[in-house]
Amino acid sequence: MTTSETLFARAQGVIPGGVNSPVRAFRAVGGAPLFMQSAQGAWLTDADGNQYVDFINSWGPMILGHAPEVVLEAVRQALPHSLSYGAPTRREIELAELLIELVPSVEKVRLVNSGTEATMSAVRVARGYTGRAKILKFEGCYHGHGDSFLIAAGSGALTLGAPDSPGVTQGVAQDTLTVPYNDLAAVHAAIEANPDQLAAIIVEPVVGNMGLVEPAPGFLAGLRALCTQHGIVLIFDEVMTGFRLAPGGAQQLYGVVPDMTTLGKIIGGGLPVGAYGGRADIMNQVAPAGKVYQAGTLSGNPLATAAGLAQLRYLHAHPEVYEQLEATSARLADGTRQIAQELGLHYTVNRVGSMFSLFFTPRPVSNLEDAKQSDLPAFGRYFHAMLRRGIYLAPSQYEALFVSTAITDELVDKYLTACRESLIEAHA
Ligand code: HOZ
Repeated sequence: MTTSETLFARAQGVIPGGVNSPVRAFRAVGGAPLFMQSAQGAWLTDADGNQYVDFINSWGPMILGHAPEVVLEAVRQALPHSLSYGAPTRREIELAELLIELVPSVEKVRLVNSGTEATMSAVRVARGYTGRAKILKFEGCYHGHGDSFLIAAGSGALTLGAPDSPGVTQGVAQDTLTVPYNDLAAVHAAIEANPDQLAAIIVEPVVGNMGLVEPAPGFLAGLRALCTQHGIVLIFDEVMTGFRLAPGGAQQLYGVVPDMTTLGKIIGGGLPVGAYGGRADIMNQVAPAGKVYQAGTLSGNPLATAAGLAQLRYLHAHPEVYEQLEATSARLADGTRQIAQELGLHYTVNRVGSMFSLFFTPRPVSNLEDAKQSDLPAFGRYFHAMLRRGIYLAPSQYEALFVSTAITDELVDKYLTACRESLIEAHA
């Protein structure tokens, strides 16, 4: 048995399913998950000492690769001054000011500890602000594990075949409407069927949780127009896309400004952080300025703000990072598409900036129904063939890949060679 296998067996005795987040259990691809012990730059090292080129990057935040010196140094500086106060600090203001400067929709912002907290809180604020109960989300979009979002959810919920989680009460479920992504007519119909009842529409402006799916031309602008017309709060969940697709996130890339934005792990440089922000009149509903309650001892944690500020300041000062990510990701995605075609596999590759997915279906993928046409057993074989060649992909067809600046041209070549061999192996 490998060390990872031994650890997984032990973990299953004390942790549900042996993991602290379901996708990590490899159930969508079979086999036992790898337990990691360290990472540097593009490379992950597992508990057996095997090395892999990382295309997950902690599901987004490690834009500069693992353990970048600029972030580590900021954490080192912060470390001796204690790990938590439960009282305000200067860096929280500095991080808030930077978020406001960079993210177009954010006029005021509240720091929390995860993307899940951010989305749960944003919806509560939207409900408090509008005095309405219902929200609308899109099938296959994932907004963390808050009750309201585990209806037709993507990511691990989809992988495990339980997009509607037990434990979510009927009352909560009936306040969440779902329609297909990229379907403005369905959004319109849902609004008409629930007049003056929708508090918020929440959307991943670029979806990362059913694989990578981009918004159709006019979709985001259409949502903006409908929300404005009907007094609905438009929330962009940019937990994965914020600071990754552009300094101001997908809203900057597509030129559509929502009323509220949720952010996550990226603004902590990998440490546990989230944030929700938006129009000042909406955010002023949040306690203690307003009556919508939300709180947390670890919110604005001094180490997380140190790491986050260091990474965001670096990105702000080095816009060439985005050009580098674009060039590297284009080589990876275009190369993948070309290899598949040369092998007679007319598979779909979706990419936006440094996020991409290879769908094991020839059908264009613009919503969950399309994504579900993928050949999942073939994907599983491909995943393991890549792993054997030292390439660590997301262990599910319904997840995106994330590229870091640590991916060199040589590593792109390594990936493409592995991709060709693995596609052949998966279809042998
Ligand atoms: N829900 C995350 C992917 N969309 C996975 C989180 C994790 O396992 O770390």
